[in-house]
Amino acid sequence: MIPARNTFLLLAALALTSFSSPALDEPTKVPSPSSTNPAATVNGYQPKWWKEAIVYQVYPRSFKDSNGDGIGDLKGITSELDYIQGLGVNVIWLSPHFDSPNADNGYDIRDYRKVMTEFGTMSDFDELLKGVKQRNMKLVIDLVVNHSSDEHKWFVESRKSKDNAYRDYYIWRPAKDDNVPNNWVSFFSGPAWKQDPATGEYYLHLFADKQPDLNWDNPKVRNEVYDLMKFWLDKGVDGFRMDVIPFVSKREGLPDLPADYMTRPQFFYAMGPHLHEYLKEMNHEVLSKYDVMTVGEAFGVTVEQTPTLVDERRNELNMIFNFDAVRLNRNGEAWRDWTLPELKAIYTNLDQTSNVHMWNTVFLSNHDNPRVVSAFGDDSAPFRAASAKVLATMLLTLKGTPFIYQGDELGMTNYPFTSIDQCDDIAVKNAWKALVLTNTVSPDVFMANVRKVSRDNSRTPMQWDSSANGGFTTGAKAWLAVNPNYKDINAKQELGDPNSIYNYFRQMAELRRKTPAFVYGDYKDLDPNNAKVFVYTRTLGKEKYLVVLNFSEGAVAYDLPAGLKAGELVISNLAKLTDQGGTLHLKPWEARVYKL
Ligand code: TEU
Ligand code: CA
Repeated sequence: MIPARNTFLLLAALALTSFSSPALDEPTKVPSPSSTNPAATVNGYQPKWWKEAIVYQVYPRSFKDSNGDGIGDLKGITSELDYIQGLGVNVIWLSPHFDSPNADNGYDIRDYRKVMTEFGTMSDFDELLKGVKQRNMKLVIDLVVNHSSDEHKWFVESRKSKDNAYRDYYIWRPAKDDNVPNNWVSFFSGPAWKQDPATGEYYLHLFADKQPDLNWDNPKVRNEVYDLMKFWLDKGVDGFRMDVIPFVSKREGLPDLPADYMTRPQFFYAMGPHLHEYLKEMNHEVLSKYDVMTVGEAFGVTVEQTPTLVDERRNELNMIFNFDAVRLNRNGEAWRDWTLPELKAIYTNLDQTSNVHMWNTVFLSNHDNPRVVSAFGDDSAPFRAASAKVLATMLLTLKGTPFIYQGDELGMTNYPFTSIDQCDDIAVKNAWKALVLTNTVSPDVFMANVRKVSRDNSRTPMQWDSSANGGFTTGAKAWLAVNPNYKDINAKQELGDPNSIYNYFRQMAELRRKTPAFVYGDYKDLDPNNAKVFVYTRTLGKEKYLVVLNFSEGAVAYDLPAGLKAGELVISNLAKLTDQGGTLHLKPWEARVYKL
């Protein structure tokens, strides 16, 4: 067995870290102030529906199966729209629902205008959209256009010959010294190039080899993208979450990855020379013509670069996902223990690098990351519910649009994976081949890490009730195993329990919706170095709220900073007892929100 330190480094070397600021970006250029009417602003911000929204992410494969084939589908989602609305969220982000051979669960698209057969038909999509609108909610879909599937008709053509009309839709290069054209690595292990037999040339794939990267430098490709965006917008969708959008412009000449980017290639792949030009063009050609929201998955973008993508005066994107918080518990792909002051510092940094012309997002989970309660709370029986509520309180009172991943409102947990055969994700299967099958990492060490961080943790089916398969499917078998804790943790039980995580979440969501201070108010961390308690205020004019979150499994007597006294307790996840005065007697994993 190899020493633990080496294992750690090797897992780290698998790539994907989110530490800040390589010096390769262009300087932040913020244009002069716009002529917008300042009287219409709130605390300096232009009010927008997407700034006030609470977004709920649905991963269709795992949400609800309507026909017993073990795979979630659109009809299943439509049947649970009341459940989603009941939570108090008002925007749904739907992970890819397009025709796909599912090498990467729909993030490899074969036909951008067709619904994935397993998920249903276009009329099922229209029904879903209608149901969303009837409930005054909005639907945002996933735009995955850094790459397509290798089964997309463009690539089927492109690979045929060097002079095919679609050749330049993708990125082809001849071999270099009988080898790959450069040293770029794929996020799913191994080189980012694959040699194709028809012509002997290599094509670029930053993800799986079944996900060839599109060539955005070709204007025909960009126009195809704008057309498909219009196709869905004209149907009435309310915007896009844009998959790895900062990768679409590749560096001039495709230079080798410098050695120090080998473990964090996203910072080299992102923010290429034409990114801003292409986003402005997309905005001009498409987005500016609709009232929609856009959120870019900004993997590899630093906090300092963020304003260049989302400052409203630049007309590019509305918001991005910054990965500093969600990947705080990662070193490469290996778990690392994180601390509360580190998390606070990230939120402070996001706030301080921000301005009134831009807007942030707040999230700690999605379909690529472990369950929020397992990663940032404590999923052991005594603290699971309380810590899930602490996290809900935080996500819904920080500054920025909150994104909640399905099942986190129930406190669903990571899956107790013991064997690679239980896994589905291409990322983990490829890593197993690259690390375990080469005897680089022991199976036990690998599986321990899978239990902490693997993407499959969040992809196990939604737990609806205590019947077989958690009520996700009436079929014998779900596509991915249901977490064995479904008898205790499920929606039916929580809907009926006034003290459940679900019911706490809906109260918190209501509080956020009716309190402009939680949307537009200033954010201030009152005690950045406290390792157990997160204490901050949100202030809008005379309205001031104090949020106190005990992130530890011990009771804490917390002395409020001088001059502050606990006022009216608005909500707490535990007892309704109010401390008066300057010392708060917090129970383990207690959350309180006060109006000052
Ligand atoms: O993810 C982008 C991304 O680079 C990571 O989040 C990545 O999935 C992870 O680090 C791999 O371990 C987006 C999608 O969210 C993800 O599901 C897709 O697999 C990926 O792009 C390719 O489309
Ligand atoms: Ca189904």
